Amino acid sequence: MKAPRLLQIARDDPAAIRAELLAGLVLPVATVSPKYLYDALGSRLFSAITELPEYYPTRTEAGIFARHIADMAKALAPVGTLVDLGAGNCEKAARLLAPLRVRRYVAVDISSDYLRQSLELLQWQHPAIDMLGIGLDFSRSLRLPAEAGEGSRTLFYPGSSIGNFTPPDALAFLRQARAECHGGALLIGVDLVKPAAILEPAYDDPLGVTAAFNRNMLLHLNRLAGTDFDIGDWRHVAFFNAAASRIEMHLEALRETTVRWDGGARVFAAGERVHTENSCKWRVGDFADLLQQAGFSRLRRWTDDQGWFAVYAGWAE
Ligand code: AVJ
Repeated sequence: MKAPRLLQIARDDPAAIRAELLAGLVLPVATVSPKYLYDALGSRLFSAITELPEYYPTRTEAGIFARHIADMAKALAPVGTLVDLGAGNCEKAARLLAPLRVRRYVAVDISSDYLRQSLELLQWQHPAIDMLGIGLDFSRSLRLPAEAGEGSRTLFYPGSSIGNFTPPDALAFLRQARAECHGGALLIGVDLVKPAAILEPAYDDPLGVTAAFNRNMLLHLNRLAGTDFDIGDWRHVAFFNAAASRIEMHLEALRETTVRWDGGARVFAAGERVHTENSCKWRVGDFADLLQQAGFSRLRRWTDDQGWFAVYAGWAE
């Protein structure tokens, strides 16, 4: 059996990661990039979140793909190269390979260890498809190596991960994505605005899985930045910021706490927060406008009956 190739692109060195994290912690509003939610335990907790009854995005998006795959295939197949951005367990792309008649599958993820396992299994299930894994953090800049494929590419960015970007950053990201399509297409999943009564429990579930996911970030920070956060001092806070049309996640100090690290410290007052994630919720028309501004044309959109989630295709030609 052939093993998929794996490529590791310029991983930041530990000192640079530590410096970036500490710089965020000393900002007036302490801020940490949501990518640090995903250590080994964090990735498993996120996977558990997708099983929660309150967390609708994953299953709503899966429903849209299941229902409209023939229509999507009519628009997109055959796909020469499918580039999966944030592939993780490759589960979502696996369901597209046959219907979209994918010849080459390129899985990109920040965690190349996780990717190796997922990709080996997928290669075994699809021996005829040429597969490549790329370990790359594309959150700051999306520049794919030449190995990702010469001809036109279909970029796949599901799960509403685009929601982690503020609208201006989302536009910049989509412009880079358009360039990386080499004249091909983008297939992207986007979570839509809905009542706070639906949004908020999805990010603050009664079982406390999302709270564990958020608070686990502090354990990850302790390892990466050498901080001494005590998770017992911090509680999970998530709410819909309607003015900014986004769910915000924060960690809030339950009491005054001093967090120390080699060369520094910060005192957090009781109630003071660390901002850990934004998850933007779009209106269907606004996201279509954004795709157009980024240079995509011939837009297609598929949604669920409740209008909770949308999958768009756009062409870069
Ligand atoms: C993976 C960024 C799409 O915003 O819904 C889930 C992450 N955070 N619960 C999202 C997340 C809290 C998720 N994304």
